This record gives sequence, C-alpha cells and structure tokens, in this order.
Amino acid sequence: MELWTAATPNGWKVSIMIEELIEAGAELGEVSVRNIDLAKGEQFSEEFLAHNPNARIPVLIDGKRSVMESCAILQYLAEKFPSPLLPESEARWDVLPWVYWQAANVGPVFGNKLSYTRYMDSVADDAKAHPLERFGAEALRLAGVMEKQLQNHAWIAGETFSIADIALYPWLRGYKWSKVDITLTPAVLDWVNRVRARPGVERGIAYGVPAGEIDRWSEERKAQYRNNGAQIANPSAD
Ligand SMILES: N[C@@H](CCC(=O)N[C@@H](CS)C(=O)NCC(=O)O)C(=O)O
Repeated sequence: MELWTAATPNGWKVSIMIEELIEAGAELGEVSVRNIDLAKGEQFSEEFLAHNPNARIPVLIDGKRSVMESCAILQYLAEKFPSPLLPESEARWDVLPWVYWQAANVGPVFGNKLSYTRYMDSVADDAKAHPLERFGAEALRLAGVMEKQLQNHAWIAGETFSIADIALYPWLRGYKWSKVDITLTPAVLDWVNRVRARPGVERGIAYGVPAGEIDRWSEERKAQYRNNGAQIANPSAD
C-alpha cells in the first residue's frame, strides 16, 4: 500500500490508524509513505488527481484501488485488517455514526475555526468577526457533545478505543492552535491526554514532524504552517 499524505490533522488520522493496527498485531505488509507538499500545490498535479479528484490529502493506494477521504480510509483499513478498532458485528454501528459525525461536523468546523484564527492575517478583523464567532461557538457546541459522551463512556463510541477516536483526535489535540477552549469540557481534555498516551498514537502523529516538535511546534514551523495554511486551496499558489 501507498499513503500519500502530509503533516496535517486529516493526514495524521491515517498515520495513527496504521500505527494502531500495528499495535493490534495486524500484518499490513509494506506501507510506503509519500509526503505531498501542499504549499507547492502537488495535490493539483495530474498524477495526484488520478487518485483523488478532490485534490486533498490523504489518499490510500492499495493495488488498483485508490481511496480518498480520511474517514473512508479509516473504514477501508479497519475492514481489511479486522481489529477492535471497528467491530465486525452489528456493534460497528456504535462506531460508524461517530466517524461520519466527525467528517461532517468536527473536521469542517474546527478546520474553519483554525483557518480564521491563524491563517488569515491579511483579512480585516471586521470581516473575520462573524465566521470566528460562528465557527468558534459551533466548535464549543461540538466539544460539548463529546463531553456528554465521554462523561458516560471511556472512549467516544463506548468502552473500546475505535476509529471514531482516531478520526476525532487530530482535530481536538490542536485546540490551542485553533483556540477552541476545551478546558471548559474536562472529560474531552482528559480524553485528549489519554489518546496521546497510546504508543500507536505517539508514532502516528510523528509522521512528517521532527521528534522535538510533536507536541510543541517551533516558531519556524508555526510560521510555515501559517504561510501554507493561507496558500493551500489556491491552485495558483507558488
Ligand atoms: N474531508 C477530507 C478533507 C481533506 C483535507 O482538507 N485535506 C487538507 C489537509 S488537512 C488538504 O489536502 N488541503 C490541501 C488544499 O486545501 O489545497 C478528508 O477528511 O480527507
């Protein structure tokens, strides 16, 4: 298999999944990881678009099958390599709705909140006020939904760590960078720390990041992300 990815929340979902499957004893065979330089626009190349017409990382290539969308990749890998990360029984429906919930809500809302908070220095404060308020309030509401779930369960979809936790974690762990105050939701904060303590997660979030910068980016990296974040999604960026 080949993983085309970058050091971003949607990319880390899949690298965490690979490492959690290894922890679970799955024999994945060789997985080659190709870093896609988003700032250079490599996601818009013909070669990339042949595997993902949506021009976004991550993409998993497994023989003739190319899978786009991070959450679809989580499900694809979970079904190919059965493990407790996704039950094979009807209990999979405890997990899958939370995965869809992440893809439809947490990813877009936290992504937009982050973008307006960190990547739009050139936009006037007045013009940012409404989206910051809207996405900020919605991000806190979503954290509140997780809070209720985690007050009653060890993990987001019940008593077992699952692909739902993997889908959510990369967005929640960056709460200081996106300025979503999850200290207001203590069960979520505790969950972030418990997920971070897993060896598979530790290795998964290290993909594409120097060892000393996994939890605290250097000022140089922050500037680079700020610059990349402002440029990506712009096919003419150079
Ligand atoms: N819904 C997609 C979102 C993927 C996505 O937005 N990826 C970002 C990086 S986190 C990307 O490739 N951005 C490049 C761009 O905007 O041009 C998924 O979950 O895979």
